[in-house]
Amino acid sequence: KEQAPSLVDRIAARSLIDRIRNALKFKQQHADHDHPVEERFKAREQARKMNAQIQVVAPELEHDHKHLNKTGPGEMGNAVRIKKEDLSPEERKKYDEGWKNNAFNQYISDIISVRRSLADVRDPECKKVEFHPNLPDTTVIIIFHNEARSTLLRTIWSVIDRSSPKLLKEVIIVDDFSDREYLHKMLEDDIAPMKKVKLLRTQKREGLIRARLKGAYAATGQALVFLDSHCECAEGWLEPLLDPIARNPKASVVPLIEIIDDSTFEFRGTPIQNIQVGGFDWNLIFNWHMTPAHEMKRRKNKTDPIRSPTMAGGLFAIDRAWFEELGMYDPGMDIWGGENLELSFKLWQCGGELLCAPCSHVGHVFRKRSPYSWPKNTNVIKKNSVRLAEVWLDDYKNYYYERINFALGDYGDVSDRKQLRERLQCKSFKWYIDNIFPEQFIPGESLYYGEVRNQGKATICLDSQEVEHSDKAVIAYPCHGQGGNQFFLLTKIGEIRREEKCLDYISTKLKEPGQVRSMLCHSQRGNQMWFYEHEMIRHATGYCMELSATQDRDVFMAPCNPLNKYQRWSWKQRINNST
Ligand code: LR7
Ligand code: MN
Repeated sequence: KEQAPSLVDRIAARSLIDRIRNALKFKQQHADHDHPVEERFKAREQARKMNAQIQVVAPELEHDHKHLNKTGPGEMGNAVRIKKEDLSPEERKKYDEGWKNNAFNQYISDIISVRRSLADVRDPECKKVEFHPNLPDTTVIIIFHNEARSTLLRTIWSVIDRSSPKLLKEVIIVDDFSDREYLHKMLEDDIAPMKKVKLLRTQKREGLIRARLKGAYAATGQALVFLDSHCECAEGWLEPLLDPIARNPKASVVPLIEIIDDSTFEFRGTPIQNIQVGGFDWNLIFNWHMTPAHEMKRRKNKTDPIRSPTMAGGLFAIDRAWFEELGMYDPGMDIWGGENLELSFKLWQCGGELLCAPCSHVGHVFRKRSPYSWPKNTNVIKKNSVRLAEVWLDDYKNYYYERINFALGDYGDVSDRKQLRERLQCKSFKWYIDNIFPEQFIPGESLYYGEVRNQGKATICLDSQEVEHSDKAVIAYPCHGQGGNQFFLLTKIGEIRREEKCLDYISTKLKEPGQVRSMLCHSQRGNQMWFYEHEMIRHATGYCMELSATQDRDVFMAPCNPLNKYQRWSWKQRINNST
């Protein structure tokens, strides 16, 4: 294949190898039914070797690759489904372990080519956009801790195969002290034939923040692009991320993050008009929300970048010098969390901007839980969030602190980070809220806040349990004084609010009053309108919230009765209603 004289021949060779590989993979998958153990192992080994060979010669063909019309499993971003019941007991075990170790379906990921094709999901308008003639060259930084081999390689290949070589200076992958065997020798073999790919390793488990810092210090590109280790970049993904930076080096740009299904690895495109921007709640957790109307109006074309108050964190481009000037990340943050909001806030507060590029599509495997180990006996997310709040939030930090009951814990020293903010003469958080995120809900404007304690049983509080398969929005639970699930706000317009969710009640008008539900707040009053008077929580329909006298966990709506102490609740009033 290497020696094939013409492009056409090389493509043919490539496609042949691909077909063989897919055949082998299927063989590997189905072998269990009709082959003895030895043969199965042989088939698997053969498939592995074949993969390695393909990768050895592949760099030659980097840009032929995408022209191939491939038909293997998962090609074009299609879903791969297998029936677990059809697998042999041995394979079934592998299947289960794949889920257990990764919190996604590794078994399926392993079946799919690490260089699979994706459909071009861009809006047709995107192909007409003219980019700035001097786009910065780029270092792509991919960090990982115990990532599955197939998802990691697919991330790297998607960068190599679908970035213009002119723009891609290098790919730095940083192993954050993985202890999975294959991430050592085998990974080195895997990446050896990849031009431009450099592997770094941390000396101990650093967490994603310091792992990214390590990558950033080694980078030589003008721009940096960070990716998680289970991503797939789609056609034309890079230019729209770099274009705003070429125009304003203080812009940081995120792609439209597509969902790669954690079970089937389907990569589906999002229509450009459904693009969402980033926000956060006062637990300092990132969330998505609709692009506000004023922003839709500001933009001239649907392909124009959208201003976003925050970024999700894993996937973004930034000018390297600007990232350095901004003090990169806070190296005092551990493992996971907080760094995304820290960077978002300081970008805006310190004279930069954060944009979402609607023409850049990058997939990410969203997981329902974290598969890797976390430090015991310390709450790293809280530590990171307190560091971020101390430095960037001014008095608004108290909204977060209320939610953790002012138990800040040991968050280390942040004086360096405060100096950084001084030095850069960054604007206030109030400026950020007023100008960049005016839609944000401000708890200080609410009437009551905190835990809601029953008077019939003084040790019991309202609790928004997060129990799956339960449509009950609130239960009762022993008061724990930690805020969290027992932190409720009564807003000016009568919502009982928990961050973006509001208690919502539909009276069934039968003798059984209906359930209280938790719904996205709609600020239309209606079913989300409550009154707190005479220590009773009354809904617009006239029913009152009552704790069961016999079932400690049960809260229900009932006809109001001021004499019933199970309908009386203590809730703290806000003294100062202005921020
Ligand atoms: O100790 C660690 N060391 C690491 O190197 C822990 C993690 N990591 C690596 C890990 O292998 C992965 O590549 O760090 C990356 C992110 O970890 P994930 O995939 O467990 O995180 P996530 O996708 O659940 O989390 C999102 O929020 C994080 C907050 O700290 C990071 O900013 C992630 O990059 C971010 N991911 C995205 O933004 C993708 C879009 C998801 C959303 C919303
Ligand atoms: Mn991730």
